[in-house]
Amino acid sequence: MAKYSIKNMCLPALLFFAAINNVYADNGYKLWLEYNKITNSPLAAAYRQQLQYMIFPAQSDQLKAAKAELLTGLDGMLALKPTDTKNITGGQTIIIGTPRTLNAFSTIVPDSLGSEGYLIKTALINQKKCIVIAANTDAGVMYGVFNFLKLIQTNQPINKLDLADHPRIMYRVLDHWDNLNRTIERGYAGSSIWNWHKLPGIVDQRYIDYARANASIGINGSVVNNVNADALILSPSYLLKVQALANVFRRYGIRIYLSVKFSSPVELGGLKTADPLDPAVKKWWADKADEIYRYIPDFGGFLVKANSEGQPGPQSYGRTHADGANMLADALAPHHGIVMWRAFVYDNKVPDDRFKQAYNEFKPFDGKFKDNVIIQVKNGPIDFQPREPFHPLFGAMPNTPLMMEFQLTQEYLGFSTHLVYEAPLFAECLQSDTYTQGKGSAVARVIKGDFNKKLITGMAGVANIGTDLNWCGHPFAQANWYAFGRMAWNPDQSPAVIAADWLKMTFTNDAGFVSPVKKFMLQSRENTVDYMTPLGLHHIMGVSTHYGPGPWTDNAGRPDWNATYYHRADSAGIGFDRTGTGSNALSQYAPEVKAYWGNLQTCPDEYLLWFHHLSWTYKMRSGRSLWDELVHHYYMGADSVKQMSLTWGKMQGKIDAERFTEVKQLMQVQLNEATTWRDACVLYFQTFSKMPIGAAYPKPQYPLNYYKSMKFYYVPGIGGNNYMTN
Ligand code: GCW
Repeated sequence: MAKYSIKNMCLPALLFFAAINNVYADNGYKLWLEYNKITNSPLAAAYRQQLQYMIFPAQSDQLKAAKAELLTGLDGMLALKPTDTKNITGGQTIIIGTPRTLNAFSTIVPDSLGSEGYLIKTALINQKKCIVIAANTDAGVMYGVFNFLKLIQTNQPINKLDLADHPRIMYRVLDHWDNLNRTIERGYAGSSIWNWHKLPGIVDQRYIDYARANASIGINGSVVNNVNADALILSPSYLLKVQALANVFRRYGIRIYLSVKFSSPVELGGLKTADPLDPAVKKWWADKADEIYRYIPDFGGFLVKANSEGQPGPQSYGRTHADGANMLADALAPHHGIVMWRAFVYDNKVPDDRFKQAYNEFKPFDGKFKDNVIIQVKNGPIDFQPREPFHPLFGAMPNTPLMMEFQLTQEYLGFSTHLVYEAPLFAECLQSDTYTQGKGSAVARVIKGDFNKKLITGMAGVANIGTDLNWCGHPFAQANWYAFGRMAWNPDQSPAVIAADWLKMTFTNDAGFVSPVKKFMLQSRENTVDYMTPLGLHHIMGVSTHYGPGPWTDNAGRPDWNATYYHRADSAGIGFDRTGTGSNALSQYAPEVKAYWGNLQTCPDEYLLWFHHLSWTYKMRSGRSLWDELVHHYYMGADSVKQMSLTWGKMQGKIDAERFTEVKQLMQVQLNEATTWRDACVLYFQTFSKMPIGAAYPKPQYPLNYYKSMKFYYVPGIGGNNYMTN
């Protein structure tokens, strides 16, 4: 970390520096950029020997930031400061730059690295062994430096290097659902890190560390405000604040984006309408875009939630999503900005299955959007459930760029008290075959633009970041931020590899820690599916807060917010029939996918109740009845949390006491909550099945009414005075 005067440092940064002096206390502020001292002396000596000299001319702000990072990392891990030289003089040298900063590099950087790729290579130059980090651009150098540091953080050899990498996705973006009053919609890690009141005067150290962390994993965009947007963000006084953030982010290759409210021309501009075809409205947006780019020349563009959950949009004026998106695209095009237009739309006035609505609304506009529009689609058709089938739109809009939207913040995954490593969820969706161009048309290939090279490509993650000292609330929730960055860079990366890297960089290289902890991380999402929504159940959480079980919810403001709408349990059985005899949502997929999930012989247990309504006595592959299988999964899920906490208990002494104890306590909370989920759900569903809970299982602790009457006050993530659930 670069040196900053104490005067300008915020409290968390001070605490972070305090933590350095005490190896037993680590509040997690440094994320995966711990740069812990390498205690294996022969290894450290070998690294030092190979990094004696450095040629790293750094004129630009971004190269200066990359160089500062390299020095911070080497100092932390190896107590090493390579001698800065201009020529290879002796010993072993690391040479870092672009063809612009080092003439010699003009022949060694292939065009194929693109504008963000890098190579890291061992080379013999002037008979001297060197390590070369080269790229076409400063951004590429920065990514190369972070990845070189990762090699040392994960204790890899650096004597024979030959690596090259580049991002497969262009726009790798975090979406913050942060409100201007610093509450965060669905945020479970404190308040918004953007201190709007103190901006632009105070540039918090947190902004810099946030940008560093993002750059280290390749994230190159940040949408700083909630998609349920406040028009105020586009006012001059807020644009000045946004500019201050953009100035920090720029050094780390991150562009800033804003969520905009479609009715801003009315609310902010005093116009009578926000009709996208109205000339005055078009002019208002074009002028606004010009104004924004005067503040922020590299502004990224707009994210828009329109005609969804009460937000205004083009349909409010009888226009279409394409009319709205294209109008904004025209305003941004002269400045090379993009529009990320969300497909998360559903309307309770539409009698059709909510599952089908986004497809129904967007599919007709395939190919009708301007070149700088990308449609942002949630991974699944409903809403970030513990498990969802992939969204049918991924297989249905071949002529439109589609951007993946994952949710890192754990709205439906136990908030920030449950350990849920989400990379397996991401991978499951990304590797699903859409069959859009025949077998082998994985979602990952669709969003990489494999089927249409002209497309712009993107992946967004709804951020799980707040003012908590450790940023994400749960020390292991940091892994979801980390994994998102890695998979946005390359959607085909393995969750296991990412988990191992993250554990080593965040905690320790000790295999006695990494191996068992990685194992339970990889299992953790399935555990949560088991104790919340096994066998394809979905959306049975507490109404509005989405905290805790609420399968009995049947009186929410609108039918498609009721749990009963989704599970459809009755005395005959359970599940949502989405085959031809039901809502026929399956017809939105390619015939192969429709047949696979639609046929009970092939539909995996994991997706069963997403697509089928089955009797309680239906015979499962295991030989159990559906009822027994459901009970089995609920008990297995809660039990696996117990197993996980037993494994964690054995990790004592392998890492710092502070994070060890915090995770230990969190696991106890998770175990209690998993048990509540289990007991509440089996008791509730039993009122329909009328079948017994096997004698081998411990009896639920309380009667069903106890769970139904549980109240949770001031649940985080919903803001305002909306304090109660269930
Ligand atoms: O998941 C739902 C959330 C809303 C959210 C909405 C969306 C920002 O419950 O809080 O609003 O999705 O994605 O727009």
